[in-house]
Amino acid sequence: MPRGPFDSTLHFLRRPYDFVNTVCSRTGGNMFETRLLLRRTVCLRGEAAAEMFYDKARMSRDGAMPEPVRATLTGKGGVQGLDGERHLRRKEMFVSLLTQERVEALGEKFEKMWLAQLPAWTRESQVIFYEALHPILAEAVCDWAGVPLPAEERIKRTRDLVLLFDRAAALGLGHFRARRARSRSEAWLARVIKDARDRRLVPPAESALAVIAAHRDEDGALLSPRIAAVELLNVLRPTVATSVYITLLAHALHSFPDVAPTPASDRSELGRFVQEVRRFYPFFPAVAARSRKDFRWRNVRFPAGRRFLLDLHATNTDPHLWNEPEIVNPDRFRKEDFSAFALIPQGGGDVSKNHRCPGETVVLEVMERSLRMLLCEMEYRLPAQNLRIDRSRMPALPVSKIILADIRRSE
Ligand code: MYR
Repeated sequence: MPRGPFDSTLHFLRRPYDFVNTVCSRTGGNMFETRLLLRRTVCLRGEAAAEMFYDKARMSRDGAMPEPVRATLTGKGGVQGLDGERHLRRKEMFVSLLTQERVEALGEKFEKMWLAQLPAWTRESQVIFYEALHPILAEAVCDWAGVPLPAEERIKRTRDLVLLFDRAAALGLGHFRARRARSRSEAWLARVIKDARDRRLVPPAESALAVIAAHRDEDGALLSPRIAAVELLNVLRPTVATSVYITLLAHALHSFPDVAPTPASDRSELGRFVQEVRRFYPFFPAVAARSRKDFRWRNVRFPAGRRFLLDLHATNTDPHLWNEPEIVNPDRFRKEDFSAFALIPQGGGDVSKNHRCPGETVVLEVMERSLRMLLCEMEYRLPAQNLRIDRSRMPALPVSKIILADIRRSE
């Protein structure tokens, strides 16, 4: 197996979305070994590698993500780090929260909040779109999840939810702010879980709060309030993080007008554009797993306990899988039979059985509604600004975070 640099932590942090591609093009093939945070790690890209990576007989998730990511973004003890029966039961719980009806209900709340916010935007000379989306998404998802968000707490709770995904991978102070945001958010939601269990709070039966507070693991025990808080955060945080995709959507509308939908476009056209934005732009860089036993793959023997890193963006832009991957072409999604390991911005495989993100339908719903809002419900212009996608940042964003000016409600 090709060897990459001895330790690649700095290289990865500097170019998280390009690191695996860069080394692969030097060494040839779709896999190489290096060290990340000094731990031996096999880096992978491509459809076949993704299929191998999601084989639960070979891979475990327990403790696989680096500690700084678990201490900020995902939390410890939540669904992302579970294996076997415990993972399946926990996953079932998330999937049960996200029926089509419930996903639409979240989309409706989000759209209502956006429309309610629009008059305030029209009074500003300009709005930083990425930041303006955060309170809308935070309020919509808390309301949908049955989590009370009193007016006096809105700003600080929203700020903490954003820190969890926006500063998790930052260096220095930014990362420590994300760690503190995790402690505060878990303490807040552990209290909310206890209130729901003691009936001081009665959330709707179908809400995430009610379902997570009542969930029992395979041993029949309720989740501890802290773990339940981690799982509730696994609903709130990624929903607020869709602000990244919505910002990239606005970037794509502006940057690729020849293939962008128009106010007259139908739903399937909006859907194809949304999928192409998810394929084309970098978002979640990579997922990690650990081999649970010795095994051979592609004539290489891997020992138990080795860490594996699957590059999601490199797979979404792999030229073996995608024709002209560097071109934005929503029409590629007219074809409907992509494998579950080809378009993997939020992980691959079967959502109910494996570690693929259960929130993909939420992302599609919220992005499609955002596209309709940007195309049909408001007028705006993009003043001169730096639209370069900063790929050294995780999550990647346009440097300006998209400044909108002269916002008006459409007639
Ligand atoms: C979520 O909240 O789960 C989605 C938001 C993801 C933002 C991604 C940015 C930080 C990821 C660091 C991952 C490092 C992988 C080795």
